[in-house]
Amino acid sequence: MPIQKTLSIIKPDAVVKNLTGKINARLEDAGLRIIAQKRLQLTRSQAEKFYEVHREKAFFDDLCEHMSSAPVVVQVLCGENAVSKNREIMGATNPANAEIGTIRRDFGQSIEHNVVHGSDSPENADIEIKFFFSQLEIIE
Ligand code: IDP
Ligand code: MG
Repeated sequence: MPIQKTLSIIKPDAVVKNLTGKINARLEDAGLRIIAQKRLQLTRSQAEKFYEVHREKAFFDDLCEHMSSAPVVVQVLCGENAVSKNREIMGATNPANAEIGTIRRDFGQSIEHNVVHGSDSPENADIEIKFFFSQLEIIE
């Protein structure tokens, strides 16, 4: 299985609830390694740039409003099949549809307040990691 990197974001709803450590434990227990991590607050325009692909969606404004409402924790995860492994332990976009034991099912409030972001392909992982991290900050 390929060793990959993926971008994870612990979203404002989870950071406000002080869930960073509990979420990190889920990631590590699943065999993913947090090889870079920082806490920051996105501006509205940075959130819009990050979620550019969703610009035409009805939920775009609410999404960007939420993502810039409080700090986030952005992380690079590394491990075997890290992209799909992270998506698996995150669970479905809507916590109500996510499997029991997934991060979104266990900590999410709604499709909007769904605790975490994870890259959806290795190609997007590369782009998203570069959005937040310089090469110097990623220690393998
Ligand atoms: P993903 O986060 O599971 O990859 P995407 O379809 O990429 O899901 O959507 C990005 C984010 O936009 C979701 O995590 C969620 O916070 C929000 N979102 C997606 N669909 C809806 C919706 O129908 N209503 C409100 N927010 C949504
Ligand atoms: Mg997505």
